[in-house]
Amino acid sequence: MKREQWGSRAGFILAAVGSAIGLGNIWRFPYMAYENGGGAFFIPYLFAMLTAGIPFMIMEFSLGHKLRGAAPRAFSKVGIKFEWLGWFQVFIATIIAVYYVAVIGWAISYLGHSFTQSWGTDTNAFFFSEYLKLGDNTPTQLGSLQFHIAIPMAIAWAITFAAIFSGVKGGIERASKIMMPLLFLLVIGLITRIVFLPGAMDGLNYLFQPDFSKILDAKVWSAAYGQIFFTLSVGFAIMIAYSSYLPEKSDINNNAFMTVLINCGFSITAGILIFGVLGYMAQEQAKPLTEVVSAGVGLAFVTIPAAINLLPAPYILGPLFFLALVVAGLSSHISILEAVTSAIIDKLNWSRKKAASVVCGTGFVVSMAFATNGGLLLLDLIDYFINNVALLTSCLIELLIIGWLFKAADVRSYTNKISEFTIGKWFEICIRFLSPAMLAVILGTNLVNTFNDGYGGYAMSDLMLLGWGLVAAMFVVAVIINLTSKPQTHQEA
Ligand code: LEU
Repeated sequence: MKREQWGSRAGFILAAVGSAIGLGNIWRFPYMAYENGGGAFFIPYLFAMLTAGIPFMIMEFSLGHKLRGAAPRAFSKVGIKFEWLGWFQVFIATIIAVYYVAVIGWAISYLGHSFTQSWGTDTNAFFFSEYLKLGDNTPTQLGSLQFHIAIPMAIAWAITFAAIFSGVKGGIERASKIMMPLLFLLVIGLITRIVFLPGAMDGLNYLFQPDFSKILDAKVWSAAYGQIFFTLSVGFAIMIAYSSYLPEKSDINNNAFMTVLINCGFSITAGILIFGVLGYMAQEQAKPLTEVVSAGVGLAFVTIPAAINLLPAPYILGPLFFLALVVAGLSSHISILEAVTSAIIDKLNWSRKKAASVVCGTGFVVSMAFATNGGLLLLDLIDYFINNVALLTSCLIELLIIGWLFKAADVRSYTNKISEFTIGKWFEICIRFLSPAMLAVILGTNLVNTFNDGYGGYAMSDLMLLGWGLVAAMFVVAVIINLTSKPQTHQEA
């Protein structure tokens, strides 16, 4: 069976950008920047983007393109004993897939509420008590299934499933060609109105005004690196799968630069949008900006609805915002599921239709854990360990394997041969020295801090089970698959 291919270069770029731009840009990036020193966050963020994000993207596009396989097959071709890293990455993707869809589900519900602002004036109480119905739950005492959350999640799954089931060109590429232009239009529509609101500029000043006291804080650097890998969808099987469908004649360097720059440009635009609204809100309520912002999850589902209440024509701007969130989330969710589906197709030789049905069907059932009263807590805890422990570990190991064993120089000469413009020696320096060193320090600090202080005040038993235990289980299962796989499984199907 011949490997599927993208129909056009634009199709691939839109799909890669569609994966990169997601909830991470609209919902996570602004509050990350806010919490980590505003303008001071941009220095580590841009540093991570240039020295880790771009080289990583070039590296993953080259791996997928050259080795023609989803992550497990690609790594097994680098060396049979590295297949486990591919599975570890596929497991990261699988876990992200089941909680990411919950946030898309919330966004779909909020899209509905935004037409009439039926979230009322106390948006905090609405989100936590009325919508999530969070009681005294814990991540392991989840309460019962909430159908008003489960149904929008099912809608999101149905769209993702339809795209994956219909194939790379007929499903994913087609969906990206509709979703990405729509998303850009929505954001342009929003931003042209928002930046002219009174007070918006104060919000932007707040976002861009550097707080240099934070620049030496290891947490800020960790946040910046974590954000770059998450937002670029690298290090967890997605971009390797997407680039494995590139036609032979493809320009890797250019595609990688474009994907990274469009994504980061979009993040900054989303930051402007959100902080513009917050500045306006602060002015309307005559309060300092810090008092109107609630960080984290609350930014998109508590603060933004409160701001929408105050906007002129909220019934237009509100739906525009939540539709943008839904569209951005869906195109990313599709890519996460494709990373998993593609690995299953490679490994088990299943048809796409069968693999898509099994993967999405199972994913749907498991994701229902997040549609319960305690779903938010479960999401918060798992998201922390996946991003700060599993993903950074996976990225570090990938850099070491490719940089030192597979040879960064080979990747560079491979990609330079097929690309319009060539990349210099800086690529190897970043892949072999700079990024692994930065990641080792950041990951080391994260591990020690999390080990000593736990996270978010959750019980030790919950951290052991859903944090450390989960990551360890992913590793062990990945290694078992690797040990039991026969060399012929690695041949091209
Ligand atoms: N890159 C996506 C985002 O920023 C997330 C990823 C899990 C597909 O939201």
